[in-house]
Amino acid sequence: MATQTERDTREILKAVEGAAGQLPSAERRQFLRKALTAGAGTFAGAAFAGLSIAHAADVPASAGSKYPPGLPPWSRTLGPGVDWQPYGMPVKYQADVIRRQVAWLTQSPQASVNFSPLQHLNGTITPNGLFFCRYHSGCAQINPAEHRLLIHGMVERPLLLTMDDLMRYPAVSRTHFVECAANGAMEWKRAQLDSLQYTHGMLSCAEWTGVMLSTLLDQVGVKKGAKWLLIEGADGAKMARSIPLWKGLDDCILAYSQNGEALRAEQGYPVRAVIPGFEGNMNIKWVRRIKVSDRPWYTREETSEYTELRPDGKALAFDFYEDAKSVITFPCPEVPPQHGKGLYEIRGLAWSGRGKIKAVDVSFDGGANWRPAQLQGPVLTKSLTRFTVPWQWDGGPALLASRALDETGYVQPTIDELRAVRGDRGVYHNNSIQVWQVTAEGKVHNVQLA
Ligand SMILES: Nc1nc2c(c(=O)[nH]1)N[C@H]1C(S)=C(S)[C@@H](COP(=O)(O)O)O[C@H]1N2
Ligand SMILES: [Mo]
Repeated sequence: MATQTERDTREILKAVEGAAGQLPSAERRQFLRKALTAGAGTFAGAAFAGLSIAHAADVPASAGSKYPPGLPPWSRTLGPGVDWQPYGMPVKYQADVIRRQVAWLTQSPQASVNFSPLQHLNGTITPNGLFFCRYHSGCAQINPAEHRLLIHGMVERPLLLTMDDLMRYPAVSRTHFVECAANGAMEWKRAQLDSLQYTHGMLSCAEWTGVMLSTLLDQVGVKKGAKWLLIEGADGAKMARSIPLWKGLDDCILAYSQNGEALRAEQGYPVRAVIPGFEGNMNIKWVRRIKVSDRPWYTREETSEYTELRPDGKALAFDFYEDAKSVITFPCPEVPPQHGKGLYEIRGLAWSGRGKIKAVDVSFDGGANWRPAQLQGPVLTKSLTRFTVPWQWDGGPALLASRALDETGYVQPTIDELRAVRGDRGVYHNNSIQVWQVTAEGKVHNVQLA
């Protein structure tokens, strides 16, 4: 006797067959196209009506099959109870989806970075366990009961806050990306790493919850003449950066929560600064002190590491913004097009430290021709935005590239345009257009066009 699942599946198959399956092929295509566009309401939906995926009727469903309408073993047994995994973990089939470091890049894993696996992520939020990590002196392990936050300097009423105190202030939740200024640093001279994870993985995005820095500055009362904020971390590096006061009064957050749960130790538990759109380094983790001042604090970081040497030999300092940038996440070196020639959905990420993404163009020929991609909403400021565009691959070599435009009108440059201003000894702020070369064999390589 057939089970309910089998009966339901048959019903569904019959309905689909009745509606489309019996029609002559031209009309059937039209029916499917209408159904799809009605659902998606976009040109992308229409384009994909032609996607050649095996029709249900083509799949033989023998009685003993584990595929529907047959029943697999796990549909005939009980699974473990609700208490099997008090904190949920990814399924074992995702064991490859992990952060990775480039072993030769740094001398020690304490002063290093690991990269987020962008090639395996969807949407715009980075799962907490896969958020990229950048440490200068390892990951501080802090008991929140022993943590204090001092706000002092040019203020009327200095404050020494416990975490409990901090959490009593009005809370906000906002989605912002963090990108290390060194993201793409290894690609300044030439295309070096055949990997999306390593070319762009110093980038992640989360919904941060915490207190607006402006709320606390209001509490302490900033004195006249103040212009800068020194923000200092509690890790061994005591990493400190100076932030312009206007930025602190604008949109910075002292965050204690990341995607709904407490910050991970890696991201600065119990509290980090989120400085939307500014280089990752300024997003100080494990924050213990904020000093209000009339001048920037020239730390070693600022005077040596986080400046950029220009072709004229002068150094560029206080270059805070992560400018508009984008990258195609599918296909990419790690995840090539695997089904031969035909229709694919190109997917990617775009972001800008200066505001919202306004448009993304995609090229299939290395930038000779561009076509507008579709942005997936919501498009948030200083956050990641997904884009997609259908691609009819003819099976021959192709050069895929994406180019972001932000709401200020700024257009993502090519690597040569950037080199013209910065030279090729640059390290930071490589926001150039990424080109993926697709070969006729279906491999994808990181290339730079001459
Ligand atoms: N206290 C402290 N804050 C820090 C760092 C650090 O080493 N110590 N690294 C900075 C750098 S260089 C970057 S790119 C970001 C990375 O944030 P993430 O590790 O949460 O991705 O944190 C910044 N904040
Ligand atoms: Mo960084």
